[in-house]
Amino acid sequence: HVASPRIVSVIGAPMTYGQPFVGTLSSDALSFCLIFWVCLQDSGPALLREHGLLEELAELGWKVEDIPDLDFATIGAQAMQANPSLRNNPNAKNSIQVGAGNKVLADLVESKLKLGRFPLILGGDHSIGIGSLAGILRAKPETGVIWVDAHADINTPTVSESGNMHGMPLGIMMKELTPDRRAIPGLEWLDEGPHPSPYLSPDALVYVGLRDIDKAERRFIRQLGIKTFTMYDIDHLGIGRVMDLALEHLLKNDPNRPIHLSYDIDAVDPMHAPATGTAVRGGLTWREAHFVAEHVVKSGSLASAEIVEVNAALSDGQGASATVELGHQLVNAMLGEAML
Ligand code: Z70
Ligand code: MN
Ligand code: MN
Ligand code: MN
Repeated sequence: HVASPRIVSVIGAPMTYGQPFVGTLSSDALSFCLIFWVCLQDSGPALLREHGLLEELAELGWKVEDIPDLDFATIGAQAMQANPSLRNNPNAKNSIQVGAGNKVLADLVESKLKLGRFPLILGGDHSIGIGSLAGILRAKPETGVIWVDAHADINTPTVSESGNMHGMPLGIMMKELTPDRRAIPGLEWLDEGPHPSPYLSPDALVYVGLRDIDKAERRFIRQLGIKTFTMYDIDHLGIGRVMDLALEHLLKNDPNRPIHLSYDIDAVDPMHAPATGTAVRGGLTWREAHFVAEHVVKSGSLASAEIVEVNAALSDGQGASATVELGHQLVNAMLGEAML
């Protein structure tokens, strides 16, 4: 593997349009309190950068390229102006803003990977998985993905019970589930232009930590035969065996395959990560959460990573700082802190 100092490109992606509570705000008369809350909501990348995170990555031997946070509010507003006639689709809420922001993210991720850099994406809600995966698969179509999450995020606009797009990134990035992405307003770019974004093959995905799966998602996972390690499997086999099996699944045919780690902080037990959109009890312990990242790093295959759903607005101050601290430590783990 690469021995010379590698460059990590830190990409702040403070997306909020993929989860509830934001799409309705601009039109309604809202209190100062709520506006303040929304400000807090897209502060995930800023909070994660606190306490010297980037300096710590440099100490781990990385050359750090810090990129200014993507301005999804402006990108989203411009996209809305360009499509004034489009009504918000209840089946894919804020899809214009989600789509426009993810297009910018995809281009950035693709360009950094093509320069040989390691994209580290700080979310933001998990709808940024659309842009991350699109950019990654354009640069390295053979990439395998480990999706660490309490949720499966494999809904589609057709089956989603909530219409929230942070529950859909994998559904949208699989051909079997969304054969025509041009049908989703804002996401046409995925299948247009000189560089359409490849789909993710179901066998290029492994889930870790699932415990809150919608009915349609269950059906998709079964039908597509996606390799899945739920919390039950982690209890049964232990996290060490689970991660060995996860890596084996992705690396058995090509030991040099790049791996993308998509880490939703709600995979971790709410005891450690209360400040997130949908906290589900019975999650990963502090050590299990770290081991997941550490073991992927140790394989030498990790080529990109993202951490999402760190949402300081959704807890009290103590819960928020605990969640941010966990996110900070998990980023260190993703960048090799546990390696000697
Ligand atoms: C549910 C939905 C969700 C968080 C993903 C939940 C989705 N399956 N929630 N991440 N925090 O609405 O699709
Ligand atoms: Mn630190
Ligand atoms: Mn998620
Ligand atoms: Mn989740």
